[in-house]
Amino acid sequence: MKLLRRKAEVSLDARLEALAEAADLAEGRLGHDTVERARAVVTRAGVRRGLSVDHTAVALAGATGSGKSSLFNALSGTELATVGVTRPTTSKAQAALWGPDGSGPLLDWLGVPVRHTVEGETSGLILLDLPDHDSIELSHREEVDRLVAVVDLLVWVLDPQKYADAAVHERYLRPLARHRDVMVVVLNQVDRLPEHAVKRCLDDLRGLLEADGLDDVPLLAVSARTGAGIPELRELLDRKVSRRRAWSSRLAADVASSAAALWADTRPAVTGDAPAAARALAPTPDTRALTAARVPAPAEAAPSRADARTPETAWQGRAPAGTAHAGTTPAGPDRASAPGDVVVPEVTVSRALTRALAQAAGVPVVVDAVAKSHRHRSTAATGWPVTRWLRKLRPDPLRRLHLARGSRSSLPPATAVQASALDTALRDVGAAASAGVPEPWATAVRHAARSRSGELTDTLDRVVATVSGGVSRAPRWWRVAGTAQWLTVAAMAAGAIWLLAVFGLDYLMLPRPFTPTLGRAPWPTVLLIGGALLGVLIALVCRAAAWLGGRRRARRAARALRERIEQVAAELIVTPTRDELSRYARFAECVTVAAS
Ligand SMILES: Nc1nc2c(ncn2[C@@H]2O[C@H](COP(=O)(O)OP(=O)(O)OP(=O)(O)O)[C@@H](O)[C@H]2O)c(=O)[nH]1
Ligand SMILES: [Mg+2]
Repeated sequence: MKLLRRKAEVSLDARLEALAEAADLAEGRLGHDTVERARAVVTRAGVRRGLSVDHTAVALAGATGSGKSSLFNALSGTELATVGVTRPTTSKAQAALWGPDGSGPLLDWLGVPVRHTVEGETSGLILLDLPDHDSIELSHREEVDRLVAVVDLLVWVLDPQKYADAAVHERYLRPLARHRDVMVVVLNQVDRLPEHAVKRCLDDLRGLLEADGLDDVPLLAVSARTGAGIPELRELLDRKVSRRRAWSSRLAADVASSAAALWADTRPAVTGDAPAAARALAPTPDTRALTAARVPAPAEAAPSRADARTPETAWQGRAPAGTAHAGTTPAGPDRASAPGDVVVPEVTVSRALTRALAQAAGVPVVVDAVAKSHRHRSTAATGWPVTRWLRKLRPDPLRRLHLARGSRSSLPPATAVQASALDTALRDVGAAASAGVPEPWATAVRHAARSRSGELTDTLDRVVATVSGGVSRAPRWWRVAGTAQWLTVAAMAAGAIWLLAVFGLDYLMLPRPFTPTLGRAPWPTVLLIGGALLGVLIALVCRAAAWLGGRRRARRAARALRERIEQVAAELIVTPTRDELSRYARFAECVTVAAS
């Protein structure tokens, strides 16, 4: 069952819809936090799209002393930001605005109250000077994490001393590999390096960025002090801002990261036979955290700093600030962004399952009783009338099971062996249906196979009662045979009376009237003995016919019961299992669309 069709171009709207649906489908299956983070991304994207798309929020981020504030001043041609020698200097983000009209709600949403209007050509640029991400001050780190998660474009300001710090690479750059289109890296303070060392330093940094999965991210050497590289950086930012696409690229990257995080929650127990393409959707280690910062709706006031560090944004694996970057970091995150075509197993009602259900429902006992009941009733209807009444004294084997009342009180309950056979059959359905399905969906599929097993006993009871109740109609020939039997009795009686009359006349020595004969045998004797023999013969023939009829009815009852039990299995076992598999397939489809 192929449910996925890769789409060539998927709009942001469609991807957001797909992510929202994937989150809904994953509810109760994947981790609550992952699902909520995906929903937060959808909400945030909705809010950002409603704000000014003519403005691009560009954040200068980096370690303390890297020169963010100096660069902020150099780019804006002002001295708005405090550049200090005591570390850290900047404690709250501030904004420089080029063409501020209409940017208010966006800045409110970003939670940046300090704003300066700057004259210049780059209309639509909102430049943000952030505090240090490696700060000893928790509030600084919270401010950085909050804004890094929501701005449209990120400029990472590194310096020759600390450009290899694990803090920035492991906590920000590598997790943000999917955001490479909305990132720029600058190596500031190059005036402090001898000329020949600048290239070496840039090459080394380029190698580290490649290891982070950011191989094609723009990398510029600048000096806020001398102004070297500043025009190039301005030009690059101008270009990106004038396109007015950074905001949607940012949201697209967020959606892709979130889809990858959802898929990552699916992956841990992926077995060898899971779709190979599915394994390719490797999320970046902490993408979830980066895309998950809670962002207030525009109506909300600027968020309190305490709000910023939700459990989701308390990034795991924080490397201690200042530790050296491990030069042998693994390759950057995989770029594949879709689980690929997902093929889910077909689920059908197997013979083993039907057999186990039939055994547990006592079908063999009922089928046997159907045959016996038919024979019993046949004998009662067509047996030799002289002894027929004896049969009527015995109870009908089918009635004895009290099935007509819909109760199986007289049926033996499922034995331990039957119960465990049914259990195994249910487990087999779950195992077959979940083959190749990654966890935790496989577990959900297995649960689905047993989700309605509590209803099985009652439903099977009803089925057995209904079906077996419909097989007890008496065939018409019973009446014919019964009448014939009475005729033989009548013949016997006539013969006996006739003989008695003859005997009486002989006894009284009266002349015997003419007694007709059949051949040499007198008719009264023929009637008496012939009637008895014929009666017994009819009884024997009827008994043989009843035996065959009973067998046929038992077979018919077994077939009808099997069909109904198959329906029950389809309704109570197969359908919930298929539903869960469809849910998984649709989830994978949505993740593929969201990640495309
Ligand atoms: N030589 C040189 N020094 C620089 C350059 N850029 C910044 N500095 C110096 O580096 C120090 C830190 O600069 P800031 O701009 O305050 O650094 P910051 O990144 O804003 O620091 P925090 O606000 O603490 O995060 C200051 O003394 C600057 O004068 C540069 O390009 N060359
Ligand atoms: Mg500063």
